[in-house]
Amino acid sequence: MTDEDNKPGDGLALQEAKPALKRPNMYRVLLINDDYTPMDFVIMLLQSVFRKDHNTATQIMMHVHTKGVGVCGVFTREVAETKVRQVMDLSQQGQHPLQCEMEPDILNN
Ligand code: TYC
Repeated sequence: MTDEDNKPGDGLALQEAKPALKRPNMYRVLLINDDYTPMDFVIMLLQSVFRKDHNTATQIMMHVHTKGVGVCGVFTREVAETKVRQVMDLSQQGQHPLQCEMEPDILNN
């Protein structure tokens, strides 16, 4: 194989040498407001799933309650997916209509 076969930009030869320094894509986990989920349940969930203290959890819950949507945290894709699933599982177990979503955190991607 000649140098020409592995010149920069062909995506082959330099792949091994490329430093693995790129930051991972990040995702915002969002809570959506509704009229039925109890405030205490949302606070409990923010403490257990997102490791917030009671004051911070209360602030985030009130933000969602008044603005309609709020960010619970920013995570890598797999962690964000796990958080969303945990929220939806707890929400379903408690028979609450609480909704949780994730979206790309463009500034970090
Ligand atoms: N709006 C709800 C209430 O008045 C509280 C609530 C907050 C529900 C945040 C969902 O994501 C939510 N009980």
